[in-house]
Amino acid sequence: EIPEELKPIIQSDSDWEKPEGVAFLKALDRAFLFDKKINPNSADRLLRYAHRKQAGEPSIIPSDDSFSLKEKARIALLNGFSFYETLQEPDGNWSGDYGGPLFLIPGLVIASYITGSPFEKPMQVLMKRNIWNHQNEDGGWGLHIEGHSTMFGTVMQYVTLRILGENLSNPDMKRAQDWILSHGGATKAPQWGKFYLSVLNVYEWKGNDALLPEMWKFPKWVPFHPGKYWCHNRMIFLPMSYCFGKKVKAELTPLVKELRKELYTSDYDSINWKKARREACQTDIYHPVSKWYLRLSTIINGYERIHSKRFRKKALNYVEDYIDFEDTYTRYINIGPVNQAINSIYAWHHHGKDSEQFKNHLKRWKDYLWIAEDGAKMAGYNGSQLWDTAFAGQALIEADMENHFPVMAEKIYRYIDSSQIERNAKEYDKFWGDVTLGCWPFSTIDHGWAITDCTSEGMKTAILYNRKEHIQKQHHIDLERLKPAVDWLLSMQNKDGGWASYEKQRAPKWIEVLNPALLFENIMTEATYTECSSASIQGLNEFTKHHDYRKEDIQRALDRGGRFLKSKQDPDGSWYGCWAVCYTYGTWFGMEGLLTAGYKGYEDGTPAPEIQKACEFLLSKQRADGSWGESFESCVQHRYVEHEDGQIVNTAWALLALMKAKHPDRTAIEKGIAFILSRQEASGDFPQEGVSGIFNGNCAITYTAYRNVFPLWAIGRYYRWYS
Ligand code: LAN
Repeated sequence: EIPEELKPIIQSDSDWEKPEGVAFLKALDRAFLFDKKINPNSADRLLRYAHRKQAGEPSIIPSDDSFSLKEKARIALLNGFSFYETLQEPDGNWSGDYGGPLFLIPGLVIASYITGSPFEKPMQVLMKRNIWNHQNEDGGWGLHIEGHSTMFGTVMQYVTLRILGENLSNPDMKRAQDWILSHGGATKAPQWGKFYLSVLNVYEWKGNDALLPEMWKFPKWVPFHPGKYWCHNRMIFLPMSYCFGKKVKAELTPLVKELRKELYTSDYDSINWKKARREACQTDIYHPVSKWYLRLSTIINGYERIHSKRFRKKALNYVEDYIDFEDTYTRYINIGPVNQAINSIYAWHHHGKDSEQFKNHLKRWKDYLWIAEDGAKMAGYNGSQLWDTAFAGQALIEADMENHFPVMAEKIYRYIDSSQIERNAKEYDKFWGDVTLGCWPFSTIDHGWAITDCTSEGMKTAILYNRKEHIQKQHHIDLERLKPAVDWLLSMQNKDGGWASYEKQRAPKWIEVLNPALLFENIMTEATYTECSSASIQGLNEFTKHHDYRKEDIQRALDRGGRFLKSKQDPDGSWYGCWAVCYTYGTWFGMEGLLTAGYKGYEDGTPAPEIQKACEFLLSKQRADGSWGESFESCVQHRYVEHEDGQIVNTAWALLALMKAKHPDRTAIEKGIAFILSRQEASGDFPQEGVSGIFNGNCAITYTAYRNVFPLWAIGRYYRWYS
């Protein structure tokens, strides 16, 4: 908030140059210095401001034996939920830091530069502060806040800082430039980097493999038709193919000319662009391109040289309609932060700067911005509202605490009620869409994309709350409203018996060999995921316990789903987690899914062998202090990598799984619970430790709610079951 006394002084952007403005911006910048060395993850202290005085202060729970563990658990639950309730928004959800990836603000700032729509000065200061806070010791930046320096991360931050007014007189800029040049210069940026640099006009379009809009006009049977890509990849390729087809680029401004000099090891005009297409920096290669990709791109690049103008126009018309369709359906939020930025560039280029379309995009930029003590960042989605609210809701019920927090419970239900998607997109089959009516999104109803596990978690929470008659409800999420969600979930089960994320798997898995991104794996097509499958099983099971609708179909789906989960289990008993860190998360979902699908736990002595193996795996990873701790490197390397320190979130997942299986080793479980209790702060909050989320194997993403919800959920399960 700009202080009142400044408002009369700051009437236009240039007024920030006045001494009062400069002083304010400097003070703002200083206030957001934070120590990355302690922990690169922000703890959302600004959001949690009211409690800041107590933050970090040790637990109020006595560490001696004056209370039993059960009594201590009860104090922790009451304290923890009363704290968490203070963060609940009036409409019932929890907002929080959903940052982590470092390539999002750059996309938005590049869009703002090209379209001539600069952010307000204080926002620019906060964005810069965020970038500086995450510079690595070697001068570069990672793909995400905990990552090693990469060409992509570094080049993207460098151009962003330049757009936001920094220059080489700043020694930290010089360090960044040194990193880039000593690693071979910006021609070594991966595909997304090359794309953004091309749009910014500091790299030539002919240095990219062609992103042909004509691919949208492939016959539908072609296995690598872009309509069959995983929706995130598809919705990013879409506006990229527009920009490539039109060779969209920024004006050749003095800044652009300077960047052309600063980013390369040789003279810009002497760069061999065709060769540059293939260049990549070793630091960035997580998923190398295959010979199949190279072959296909030779053909595609060949076509670009001889392409028919008429056919290009026709293909572009389709692309334009498709982008308009996505914009309208998502009310200009778009499926994610990357296509938000590129679709904005499209709206500006195609519809014009004064168009409603472009103005609608500008309004949505704010939905993605988040300010924490490390500065302003762009979130990985327009939030994780539904997801976090559903889990908080389930944790509260399981702890049997809804009577202590009736207002929180009522608001949770209200949010689940008001975010069930109420519409299908018009003509969705023309644009490779799917049914969405009756499903739940990850974030908000306006976003509107349906996801299997979000639908299941939303539905499960609704049913749990429906059964608690004493919880106040404005509207009832009745059977008629649940039926379409059930229908959709049943229709989404893949051939292998598992569930993917947003859509059914549409293309064979081998098209992954055409993944050009280098930085990410598993982006080409939907896959079946342990987490999504387990959640779908749990949602359908909760439904079928209480309703007769499609009983047999559901039973069949549960059986097939259980077999799928079993087939996904690794020989050591664990499951790999695709969307959070990592084997503790995957194994929690794997076990909950199997147990729900009918596999036996320890309740009468002999568990199913799969459950026994999974428990043994988990117990083998428990640390001496009772905790579990996994680094995000587990996801990257596909093997269990220990964190330096025990992590409350991993500990909670492992405990939730063991307790669900009714594992008899009470000492192990109590040691884990005692560990979580010891980390709770006096305020009732928990510390933000290492990053919890991940996508596509390689990019970490912050879920700040996890540190509150999962520890409380585990303590609640303990309180109810083991006492
Ligand atoms: C998400 C966030 C939510 C997440 C869960 C629901 C938790 C998961 O169970 C299924 C997959 C999903 C929906 C998911 C997929 C990938 C997303 C959308 C993200 C991690 C948030 C950001 C990420 C998106 C792909 C970022 C843009 C980058 C690309 C590589 C395309």
